[in-house]
Amino acid sequence: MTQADTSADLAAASGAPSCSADSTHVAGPHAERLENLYPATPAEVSREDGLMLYRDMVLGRRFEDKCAEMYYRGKMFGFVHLYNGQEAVSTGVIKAMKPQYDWFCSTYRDHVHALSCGVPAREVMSELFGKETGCSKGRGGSMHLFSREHHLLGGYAFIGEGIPVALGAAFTSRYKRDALGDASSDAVTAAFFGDGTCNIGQFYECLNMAALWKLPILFVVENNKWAIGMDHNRATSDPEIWRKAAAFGMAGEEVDGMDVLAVRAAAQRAIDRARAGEGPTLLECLTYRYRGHSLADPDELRAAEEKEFWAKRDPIKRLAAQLVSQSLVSSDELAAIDKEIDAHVADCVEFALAAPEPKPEELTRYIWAED
Ligand SMILES: Cc1ncc(C[n+]2csc(CCOP(=O)(O)OP(=O)(O)O)c2C)c(N)n1
Ligand SMILES: [Mg+2]
Repeated sequence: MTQADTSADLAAASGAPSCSADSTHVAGPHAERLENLYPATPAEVSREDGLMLYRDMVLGRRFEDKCAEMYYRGKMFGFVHLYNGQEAVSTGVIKAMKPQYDWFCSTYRDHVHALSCGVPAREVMSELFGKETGCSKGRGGSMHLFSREHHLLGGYAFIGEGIPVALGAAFTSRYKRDALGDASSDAVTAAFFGDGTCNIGQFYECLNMAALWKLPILFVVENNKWAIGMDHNRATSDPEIWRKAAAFGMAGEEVDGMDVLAVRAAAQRAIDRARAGEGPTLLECLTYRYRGHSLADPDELRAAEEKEFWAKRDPIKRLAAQLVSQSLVSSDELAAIDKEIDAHVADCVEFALAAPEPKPEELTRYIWAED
């Protein structure tokens, strides 16, 4: 099967019109790279895994659609950065890792990472409403989700701030094994960050140290083509970020970030290398955010054709189409899952709205670690 055949087949399977060379051209070099990445055959998946991945992506999508609704109804405040469109990256990487064992580090676009890590959706929603029941006890808000229990090392408002933190977690894993003699210490860390973040110093410094010490870390670049209003292709010396790995002698890979199975397979290769002591990987996932940079962004800069190109490659519809076409699930089953998740998200909102605010007299609590 040729690449072109596959691309058309997948589009047909998802019910989307196939993408002509013209529309790829209009959508630009980022889209062209994605088109060249289609695998000859879709990756295989079991029914059980397929449903697990589907559930996780739908939870991320519906949860965030609800956030947008709450924000525009004036119920949620502050900066809120949504992840719609990028779900295959969070699900594909995190679900390939070991929950509550491996480590995860996010950015300000962190809600879906937290959900994939297993932080209860009620706690994530509560945090967005600044409630005591939030995963950061209502002190963090949207950009500062944290969960010790689920090994989520935090969301960070400053770009690149999480990368050295993730590096520290990876170093700990290696230090326990090599210096403290704990042969079983093989936890892997995933650091998520965007394309724009790859133009700042911390990125390069951390790649250098990770390669030098062969640390068990995945640098997961969520290349959604935009850094607020800056087009990636105008802002960086070589837009193919994964190639920068070569300068440090580490593994680098690019993957279709709209294909959860492709992301999962690439992540698995990187995780295997990391656990085997073979060091870090720079994994560049080509993806797209459907909404503006934050909910305060009117999103007027990006071309309609570009948005259309990416909407046709929706990761959730794509996985659904594959599961149904391979007779692993029925459309009715998937519809029932969607409904169940909608009810769950509605329950999270009710729970969060009814939850108590942090007490003013406890304003300084949780600044330092508690027992
Ligand atoms: C150190 C620092 N400089 C500048 C900013 C302002 N800023 C917020 S988001 C952003 C763009 C980041 O783009 P990218 O890394 O591609 O992530 P995305 O928002 O696309 O997920 C910038 C420059 C910041 N938060 N931190
Ligand atoms: Mg970006």
